[in-house]
Amino acid sequence: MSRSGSSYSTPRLCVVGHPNRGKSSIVSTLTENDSVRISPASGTTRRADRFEFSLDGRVLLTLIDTPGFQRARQVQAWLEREPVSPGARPDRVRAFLAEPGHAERFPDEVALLRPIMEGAGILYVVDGAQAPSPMDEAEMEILRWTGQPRLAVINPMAPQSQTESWQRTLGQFFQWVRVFNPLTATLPARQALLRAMGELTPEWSAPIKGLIQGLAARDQQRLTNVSDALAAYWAEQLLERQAVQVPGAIGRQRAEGQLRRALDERETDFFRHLREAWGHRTSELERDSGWELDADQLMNTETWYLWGLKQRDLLWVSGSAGAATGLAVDAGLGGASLLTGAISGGVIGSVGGWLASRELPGKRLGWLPLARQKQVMGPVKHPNFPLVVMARALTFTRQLWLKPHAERSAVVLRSEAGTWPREEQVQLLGWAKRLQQGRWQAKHQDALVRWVEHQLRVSLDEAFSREEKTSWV
Ligand SMILES: Nc1nc2c(ncn2[C@@H]2O[C@H](COP(=O)(O)OP(=O)(O)OP(=O)(O)O)[C@@H](O)[C@H]2O)c(=O)[nH]1
Ligand SMILES: [Mg+2]
Repeated sequence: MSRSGSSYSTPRLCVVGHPNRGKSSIVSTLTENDSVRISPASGTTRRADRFEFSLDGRVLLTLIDTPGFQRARQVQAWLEREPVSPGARPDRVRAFLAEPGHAERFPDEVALLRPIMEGAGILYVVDGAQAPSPMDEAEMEILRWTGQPRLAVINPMAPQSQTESWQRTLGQFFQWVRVFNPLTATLPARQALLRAMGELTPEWSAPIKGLIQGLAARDQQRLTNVSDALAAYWAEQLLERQAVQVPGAIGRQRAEGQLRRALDERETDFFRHLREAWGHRTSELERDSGWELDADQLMNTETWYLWGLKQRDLLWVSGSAGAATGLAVDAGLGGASLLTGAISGGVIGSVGGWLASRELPGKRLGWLPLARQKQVMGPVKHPNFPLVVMARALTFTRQLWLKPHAERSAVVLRSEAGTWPREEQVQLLGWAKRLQQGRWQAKHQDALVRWVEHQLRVSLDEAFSREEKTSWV
């Protein structure tokens, strides 16, 4: 076995470059690990750190995050101090590492060159927004001296692009040059970069091919699993009920509060479950709106447009789905204020009547006498609710799925879904009605899961092809 990187069947690359060029970001995204330290401050990574990427318990790629070069020109000067034939250059780099005092004088260079000379390949990162400088040239020359397999990545850190001039420069020092943005890269971009890695040395070709296929298979499995979980989550939200023993308005208020909390918690739990399953330990879910269950909000036409559902659509959809008609109050409700009525759904069962009259439902309904002590809230029957629950869940699932691990900001739930055609909305409302009426069967569950899977597949494919057209070709 040679001492070179090609002796390792699991590809192992050292990620190197100038400080603050997104080296750790690339490590984080490629290894799907959001514990890799990233910050706007230069010099964040102080020592070489290994990060492994595994699938099904097998390590398929090892990346070594390193500090940036600090004194590249001095190192280059040392290397070139005496005449060295091209074949002897790697030994000269080893001599640099062995030289007493260099670990103290050049700590960053020693930290990044040591794993390379122990056999790792090189992934050199440059900022595509800044033109190449003589300092970069010294770094590239040192890396060429190591004789290890080398790939360069242009990270487009700002819109102004120096990509072409980088391509020309890097092409002289590296076997492959690729553009890769660790803050936006989704699966196809990662696979494209991995393909280039697989061509650096023949020994890596088969393992990298396996890794690329493994990622595709993992994504397919992920789609199956998450569709199942999402459908179950939706059904649970639609069946959520909360009861309290306290009579009167206080009881109603309490039950209503419990219902809201239960809905919020289940949404948060579902998000957290995905987050943990997909290795995003730090990203939170930021919601910019609640469940739109308040009577006030229901009367505010703006909320009808939340998720793109127009008032007309809502009316039509709810009519077609055969939403409850009449103004009957849910049997479980002892008494109904305007608010509890809105939540229980009975009051707005006839969306037609309500929207058409543009009146507060409570005005016509009046204040019902208290019939029972026990107050039950839910399930929520407002016709918007099944659509909103589904749209929100699909939205954050998609956002989290597409989120590279170097991108640490919160997932912000914005009003962006609801582009479903009417037939699809009717379909969802039809399922909601079956569920709430206890007419739910396995075949409905299967159909719902397939529907969710289709929605996710289409939106992910859209995002993938958008990226293919922009950031990495
Ligand atoms: N806009 C933009 N910012 C980026 C990109 N890549 C990385 N960054 C940001 O640049 C900063 C530095 O990123 P790091 O990944 O910590 O860079 P590094 O090269 O590891 O830095 P050191 O460890 O200090 O050498 C962070 O704030 C990143 O979020 C990019 O493609 N675009
Ligand atoms: Mg770093």
